Amino acid sequence: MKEKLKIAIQKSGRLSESSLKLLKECGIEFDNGLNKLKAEAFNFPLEVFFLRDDDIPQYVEDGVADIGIVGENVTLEKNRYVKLVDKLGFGKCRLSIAIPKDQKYKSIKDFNGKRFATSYPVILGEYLKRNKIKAEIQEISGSVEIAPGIGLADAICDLVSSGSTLFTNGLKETEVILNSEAILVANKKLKKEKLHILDKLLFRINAVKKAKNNKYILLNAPNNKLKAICEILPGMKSPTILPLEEKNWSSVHSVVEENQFWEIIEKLKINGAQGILVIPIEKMII
Ligand code: PRT
Ligand code: ZN
Repeated sequence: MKEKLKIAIQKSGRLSESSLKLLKECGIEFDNGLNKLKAEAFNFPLEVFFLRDDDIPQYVEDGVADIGIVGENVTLEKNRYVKLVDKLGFGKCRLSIAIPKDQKYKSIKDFNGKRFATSYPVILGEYLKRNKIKAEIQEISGSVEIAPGIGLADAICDLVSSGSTLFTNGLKETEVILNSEAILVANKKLKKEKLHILDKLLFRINAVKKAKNNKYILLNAPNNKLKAICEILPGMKSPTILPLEEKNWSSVHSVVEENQFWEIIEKLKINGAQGILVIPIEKMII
């Protein structure tokens, strides 16, 4: 039987959709019917396991799964012997300390002798130790944000993304302990054949990630402005220039990074570019 790579992804939760989407964008097709625990890809040597996120680091450490997609927060909390292969750019959040909003706050020293409620006792414990704070940690598995209101704790340590859960529960964020996102983790002792499949998968993941961070741009410009315009456009090698039917005009094609995008567009306009079109890129292989 040909070797297959086993990947664990979250069955249902905040990372599920994006994990499935990433595999799909990598051109990997499988049947992920409801209530399935396992699926085999039709066109890539991959087997997909659908699991609770908390179990993924352990399964990967034990080799039940070879790789997994899981939050950095969960990986650190579970403290398992796995390798961080890649950051995936979705599921972004932060693990923060929060206190009732009308309470005064000066510094983390304020937490000496206080009680925390959290689902992240390991990460919080290490953070407090590093900062030489002696406090009590109460581990709870859900609805952490209500703990101060019911007198269970003075402060909480929980995941925050928009901040609206904290706000509606009358809490304010005081310290960010960890910035987290979904990561790809791998078993540390993968066999050569499996590493080879992982390399193929990573090649595709990187092409998808790169494409997301870049846009394809087309514009028209009079030939006497081409030099200035080409200096603004970085491109993968250098911009492509094609003559237009209209005399002394050209069409310029290039690739622009998302984070420099608006700045570049402004400069292009100032330098005489017209009819600028911006197109998403599906895959990008350099
Ligand atoms: O069932 P299973 O155990 O698999 O899932 P789960 O319920 O334990 O986890 P799930 O699906 O809620 O989250 C999976 C992962 O998504 C987390 O481990 C994080 O890596 C990531 N993630 C990103 C988040 C958030 N953003 C997030 N906002 N996980 C949880 N939250 C919660 C947070 O705990 C709080 O209750 O959302 C609330 C805060 O959100 P805001 O927007 O109000 O600030
Ligand atoms: Zn969970």
